[in-house]
Amino acid sequence: MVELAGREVLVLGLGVSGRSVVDHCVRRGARVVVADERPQEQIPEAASLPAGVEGLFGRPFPDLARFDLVIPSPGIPLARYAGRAKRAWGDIELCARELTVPIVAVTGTNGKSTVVRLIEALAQAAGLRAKAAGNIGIPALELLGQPLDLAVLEVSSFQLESVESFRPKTAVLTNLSPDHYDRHGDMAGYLAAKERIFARQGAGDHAILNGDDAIARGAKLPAGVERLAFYRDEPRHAEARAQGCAFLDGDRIGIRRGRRTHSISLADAPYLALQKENVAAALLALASLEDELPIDLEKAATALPTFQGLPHRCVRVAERNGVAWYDDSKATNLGAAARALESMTTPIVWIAGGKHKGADLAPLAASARGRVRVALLIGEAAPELERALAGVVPCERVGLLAKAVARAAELSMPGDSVLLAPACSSFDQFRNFEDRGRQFVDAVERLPNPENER
Ligand code: UMA
Repeated sequence: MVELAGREVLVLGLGVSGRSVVDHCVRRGARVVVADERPQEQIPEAASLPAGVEGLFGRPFPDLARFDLVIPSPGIPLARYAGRAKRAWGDIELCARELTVPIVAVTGTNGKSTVVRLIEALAQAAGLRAKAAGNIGIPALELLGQPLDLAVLEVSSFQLESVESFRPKTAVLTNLSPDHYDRHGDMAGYLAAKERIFARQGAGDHAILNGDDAIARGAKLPAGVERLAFYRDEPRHAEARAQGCAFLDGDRIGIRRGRRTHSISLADAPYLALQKENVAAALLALASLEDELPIDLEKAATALPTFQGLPHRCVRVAERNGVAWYDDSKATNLGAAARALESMTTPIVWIAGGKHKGADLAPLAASARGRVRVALLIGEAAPELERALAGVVPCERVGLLAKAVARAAELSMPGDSVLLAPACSSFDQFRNFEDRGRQFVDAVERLPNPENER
């Protein structure tokens, strides 16, 4: 339990997580000031603040040094409070200090929400009271007070900047590719933030790494942590075989840990055909807890056939005139867009662009080469994408998403796939990636075509 009673607490940012923090600190008896640089009328969470909470809106943050504890929202970079606040803990730190059940924490550039939802579903099917929260959009503090056997937290690199004693029983790093360089500077800075998920682990804890990802598998682990890894193919080298692992084996996932082995079928789970690595990571996370919790992996796997996945992640949203349309609006970075392009087995009409997040776009050309019939470029990043793809695929700058959809309908041929995988964030033209995905689906549904079917 954290002693917040009577403490002066400053909450920075009043979005989804800031609001949950305010409510939590008030419940714990702290004296709470919340500051947000946006004007009050633009902040829905400012309505009906608890009595006694002082709100400072539409102006610079106050002097941080006069508060016992500063609680930054994930969107506030470390440089804005490091060295100025006496103590700074984010909501993940606050939550973990009070949770009394094991925590599985998942980070990585791509796939982390799907892995978190899979772990939650698998654990529930195994009979555990498991709940997911964190970066998936449900503030971590909402887990407190719920009857739980297992907490499953998605933690972003932003959230990991503001943890101190956070020690998940199992920590998963799904993969790493360039992202959020506007915040972390470069891969070294981004990796350093991600490695904080392991930093406080020790003997008896488990780390799960992507064995095929050169950067992720090199993440620094403290002494005594059990190192487990998942692979696309059964690992042949002795070190990997000696460690616990999960690997894809046709339409099955093999799992090996100590003397225990499992082979889980995905034959009845067609939705997960493009998500097998995520399933391997999730199953391995459950397997890592077999000594701490009563987990029957075969029973857990009964969740797989009905697992629906998450919207805007490479979802087939329409089929018209022999062309399949895919919404991967969540592909907001290079790695995710490359993965989507590489997973397609048909020629692609590719819709990309949006707000560029700073990484070098040139590697996308290799994933597009030989796969993309034409790239339709939208948003601020269109000129940079055009430069990156020059000489590799034909590009058209179309500006708006609705125009890209109309143009894709003209240019695609039967047997093609139209893929929205922007490789950029959405904030130049949309509220968020969900908004962009919904507008894409709406535009596809409005295309004039009597045969249009979902
Ligand atoms: N603000 C300032 N000054 C700043 C920055 C922000 O005053 O310099 C204020 C804004 O005016 C706003 C508030 O802070 O009112 C927003 O805070 P926030 O950006 O931290 O957003 P929250 O609504 O609290 O949502 C956060 C996460 N947002 C970010 O990391 C940017 C959500 O992840 C998360 O789901 C939520 O907490 C619950 O844990 C979103 C995200 O985009 C989905 N995450 C990134 C990603 O997945 O790539 C990391």
